[in-house]
Amino acid sequence: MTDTVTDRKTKKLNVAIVGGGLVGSLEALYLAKKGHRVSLYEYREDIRKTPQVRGRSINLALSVRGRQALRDVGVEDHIINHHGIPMRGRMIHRPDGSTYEIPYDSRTNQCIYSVGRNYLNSILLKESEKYINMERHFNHKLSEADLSKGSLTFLKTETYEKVQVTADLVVGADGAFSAVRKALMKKPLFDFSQQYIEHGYLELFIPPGDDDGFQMPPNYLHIWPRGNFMMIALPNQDCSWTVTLFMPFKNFALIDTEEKLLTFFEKHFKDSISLFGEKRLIKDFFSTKPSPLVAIKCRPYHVSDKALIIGDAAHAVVPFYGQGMNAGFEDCTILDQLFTKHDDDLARILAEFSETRWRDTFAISDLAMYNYIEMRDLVTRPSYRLRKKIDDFLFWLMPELWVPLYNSVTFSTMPYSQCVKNRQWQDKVLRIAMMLFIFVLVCVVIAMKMS
Ligand code: FAD
Ligand code: EGU
Repeated sequence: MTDTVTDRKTKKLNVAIVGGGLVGSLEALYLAKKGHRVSLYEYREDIRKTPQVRGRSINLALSVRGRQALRDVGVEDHIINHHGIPMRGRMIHRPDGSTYEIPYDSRTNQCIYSVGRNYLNSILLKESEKYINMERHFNHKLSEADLSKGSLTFLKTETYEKVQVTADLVVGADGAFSAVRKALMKKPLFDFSQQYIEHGYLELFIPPGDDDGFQMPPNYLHIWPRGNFMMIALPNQDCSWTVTLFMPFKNFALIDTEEKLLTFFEKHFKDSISLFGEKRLIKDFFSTKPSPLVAIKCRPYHVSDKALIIGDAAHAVVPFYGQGMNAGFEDCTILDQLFTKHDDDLARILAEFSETRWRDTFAISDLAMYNYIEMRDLVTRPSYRLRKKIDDFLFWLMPELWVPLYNSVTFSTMPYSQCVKNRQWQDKVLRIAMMLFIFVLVCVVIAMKMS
């Protein structure tokens, strides 16, 4: 018995990671740090050489779960101090152009960070150069997989050569349309669901101002909530903004001329036109097609002791909680803890990950989908703002006991399913409190009438 344990400790695993996006390149670091032999295979070209090539800077909101993972692999400081832009609250833009702010955490001043996707990806890949036990292969597209055997076939996109690889462990981090997941789908008892929403998204850009500075206050996530559609802006390092417009595809289709576009923006996002500049707005809007948004749930995430999917490959969520990447990074943290707990015993590690992780990824998926429906107009409704005030007050009063939903999702590492459970009992408490309040009020009124 003890023999096999020591064997495992000294035996380094051959791991093949499919997908060198955010989650794949992070997982590679975690495993390389543990001393395993890691080979990373990425479909696209090497982003370290050309971080600017694919479009302009697209950014994401990084919060506590993602930061924890970056800290574990030693790049958090660099990302936070040299790159990320803190966003301390939301700046809501009303249709008339006036704004107001809702801070993220007025109690302890925690904030989220706007980080460039390509930049972050690049840093994670560069960090891996420090490990001699790690190889990177770009322009490699997974075309076939026999997961039970750990064998993979890649097509080299430049030469059309086929490359055959066998590994002790295959990690699929190849995104929402994962080829590794496709291989998993053929396994019996594999559950899968995918849901496209009626909204698509389109990215627009606000350039730096004439003074080369930000044209809007930079330390906010800017939101233009407009009922059935919404616009959101995150700051970039170069003082520009990446703006994402979410709208039903059928509404995108209705805007087919420059006049209609300007009329639409005049009506709904008037204050933003001068920031974009009319010409640029027209050019950006018509040069890209809106992209679809999909939510994918599946389970189990593994095949015996041989293969596992993580990140968007395992759980793509709609972006309305800013948690997709954060949840994918958290997968890597949890996996790392399981490697320690089970002493590199893959069968146990993968089984436990599969059995425990899905409840939390399903929970964040549901939260994000719920928010998709609610958030578009909710932030502007008085009832939402009242609830938020009550939440914040109770949080201030008893920070250990009453943690509002978005605080627990964004600023804690509490399991997502626990965040949902918390919210459910909080709703119950508030409902009962409200009923008691009304009851007492009625009693008082009756008592006054009678006296
Ligand atoms: P990906 O980033 O998709 O990477 C997958 C990689 O695998 C890619 O590099 C791809 O080239 C490669 N690949 C694919 N197929 C193959 C193959 N056959 N062979 C080899 N390689 C392959 N999350 C947040 O936390 N905060 C946010 O603010 C946020 N905003 C978002 C806004 C929008 C509009 C969208 C759509 C998403 C947002 N997300 C956000 C979610 C986030 O983008 C994803 O969760 C995250 O990118 C997932 O990382 P990943 O590495 O799993 O997948
Ligand atoms: C959507 C697209 C504001 C980046 C949800 C908040 C998002 C992001 C919110 C995108 C919203 C919505 C939260 C964060 C974040 C808010 C959050 C959404 C980043 C509930 C680049 N969302 N997003 N909620 O609270 O918890 O500010 O594309 F508009 S960050 Cl939809 Cl915290």
